[in-house]
Amino acid sequence: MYSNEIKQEIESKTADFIKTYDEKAKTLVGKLWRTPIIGYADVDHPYIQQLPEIVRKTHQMPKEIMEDAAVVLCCFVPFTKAVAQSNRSTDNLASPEWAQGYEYTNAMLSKLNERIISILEAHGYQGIVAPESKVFDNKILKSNWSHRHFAYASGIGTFGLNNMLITEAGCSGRLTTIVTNLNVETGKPMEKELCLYKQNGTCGVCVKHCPAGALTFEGYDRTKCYGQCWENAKVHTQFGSSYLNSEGSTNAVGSEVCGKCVTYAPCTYREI
Ligand code: B12
Ligand code: SF4
Ligand code: SF4
Repeated sequence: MYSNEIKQEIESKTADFIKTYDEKAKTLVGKLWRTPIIGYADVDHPYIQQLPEIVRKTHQMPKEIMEDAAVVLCCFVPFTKAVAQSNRSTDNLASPEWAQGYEYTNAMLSKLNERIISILEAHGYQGIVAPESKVFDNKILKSNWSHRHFAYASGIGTFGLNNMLITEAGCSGRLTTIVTNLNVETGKPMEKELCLYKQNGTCGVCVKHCPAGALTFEGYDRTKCYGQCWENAKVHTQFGSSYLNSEGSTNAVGSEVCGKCVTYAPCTYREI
């Protein structure tokens, strides 16, 4: 089978997987996800090679986890409008639906990764999820594997003023990446900015929404943002806590979420 046919198979089976999984998920708001967007980043692309300088020195390279890696498959799973709209709560905390969406999606993405890897293996290829992508150093608040930067290199979105990767489906959703030796045609960074502020200096809604003063026009303060996520984790304890620190233990007792800068804004949701 040609690699482009495998690519098509991955796309259709990923969409089916999410649809079926969603039907089983018991959520507060009904459907959680929309059709995923998949892109492929060339592991030898100069942008990827520069990640240790752009993100952090210890950022891993795809070939460190798979010697013959060819591409990084990047999958963005967009939330439905209902999930994003729910986060318009009256106080400064995230909505329970947003917290639940976060935990359910993290659990679903692990299964989705297994599904994609099994498709690759059925055709004689390999797929590996970078172990570093699942953890982050909770002192410096950075990971050694940035999904967003691979996704940017694959051409599925651009960075907004809110720091999020904005795709053709919006920025409200979650990302996963898989390193593979399946050699397929890759994308390249999008030329058109999808953030209105970056396009023409308008909007700035995400800055207005930030309850912690973490996001300003001058930049982003990850410590302030994390503080706000902790306030939420103290309250949203009913859905578990999926993120681990570099030592492999859970960071908080609840869901470390906020997301006011990615919900009910012009870049939140786009029809695809
Ligand atoms: C650590 C982490 C956090 C920390 C620190 C946040 C941060 N911005 O790094 C905390 C806990 C505070 C946090 C908060 C949130 N997070 Co978080 N977080 C991560 C994690 C684990 C690693 C991110 C990382 O290491 N970044 C490295 C630093 C250096 O990069 P950066 O801050 O993103 O900054 C870069 C970009 O802004 C970029 N950039 C900006 N403008 C431009 C322009 C151009 C042209 C280019 C090339 C680059 C560029 O360059 C900067 C420097 O590298 C990732 C998952 C993963 N493994 O990738 C999720 C992740 C980034 N988080 C995510 C989300 C959704 C959130 C929250 C909304 C929480 C929530 N779910 O309610 C908030 C949003 C905060 C914000 N506005 O950035 C999503 C983002 C999805 C998306 N559409 O982009 C991710 C990818 C998780 C996932 N699996 O989907 N998070
Ligand atoms: S809310 Fe507006 S300024 Fe902020 S990232 Fe989205 S489009 Fe850009
Ligand atoms: S996640 Fe919340 S605290 Fe962090 S930048 Fe966005 S709005 Fe501000």
